[in-house]
Amino acid sequence: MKRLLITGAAGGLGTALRSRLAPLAETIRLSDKTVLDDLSPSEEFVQCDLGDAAAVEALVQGCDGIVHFGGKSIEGPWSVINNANIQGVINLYEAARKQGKPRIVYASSVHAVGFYPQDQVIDNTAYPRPDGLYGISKVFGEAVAHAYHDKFGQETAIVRIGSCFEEPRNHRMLSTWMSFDDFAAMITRIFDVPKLGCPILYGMSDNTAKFWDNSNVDWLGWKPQDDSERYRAKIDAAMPKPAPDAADVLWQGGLFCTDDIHEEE
Ligand code: NAI
Ligand code: 15L
Repeated sequence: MKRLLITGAAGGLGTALRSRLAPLAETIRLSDKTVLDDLSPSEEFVQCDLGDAAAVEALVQGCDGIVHFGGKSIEGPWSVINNANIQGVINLYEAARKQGKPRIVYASSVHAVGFYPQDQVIDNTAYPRPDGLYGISKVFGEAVAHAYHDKFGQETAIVRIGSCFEEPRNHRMLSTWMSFDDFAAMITRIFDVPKLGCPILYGMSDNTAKFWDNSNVDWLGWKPQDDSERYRAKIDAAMPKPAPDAADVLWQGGLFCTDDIHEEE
């Protein structure tokens, strides 16, 4: 690609993945509402609030691919989620539709399916069961991706990301963890395949413990290499195992399933 856009570039995933994704394009356009100034020679930065339609249209101009990480990434007040994850997603897809439909990686979340029990294995045909306003906003984004694919031919990989951090942080994340390297390899395959369509993928490493089945997307040719199991002893030593009836054991979305709806600030 000539230019790949990464939104939410100042966040955790943007920070971890921007150098890993550098080989995908001559120029990486980083964007966030927060300013980034530590740019490499092949990076450029455009400050943009996703809720601003005109700014998002300008942001997408000249981009051949988009990795959409930007937005509210946990539960929060509706006005914040609405601006970033609802209006922001519509703005992004409208901008893409008007400008050549660059392929999109959409960062959905485990919280789109948070109310499935952990003892049920689900595949990518599972109907959404969001666990709060944040999860609902991720389901909205999935719906936008499907509609723009069916109606306009816009291609998107919808990635229901589990827990993508340096290491899993608790017992639940032994099932939901995805390493940065595995995610970068997935995104590389998403941009490499000649025809993508609009598949849903679960964003997890090759974990021994798991409650997701990605076999419907084997055709993508993505083979995650990491396994959270190597962190099990460290997590066992760092914290007590949660009780069998704890939300973090019962539900795929864990503690988000017990979060109160956040009041407006
Ligand atoms: P993060 O919260 O660290 O980064 C999100 C970035 O989006 C921030 O830099 C923030 O400034 C920016 N942002 C928020 N509202 C914005 C707005 N209105 N306009 C422009 N930029 C805005 O989140 P993280 O962990 O990097 O996640 C990236 C994406 O992946 C998010 O969409 C999140 O929902 C999704 N995700 C991440 C998971 C993980 O384990 N890291 C798990 C599941 C989903
Ligand atoms: C998410 O959707 C969040 O963005 C991330 O920060 C984690 O909380 C993750 O889900 C998870 O539930 O592990």
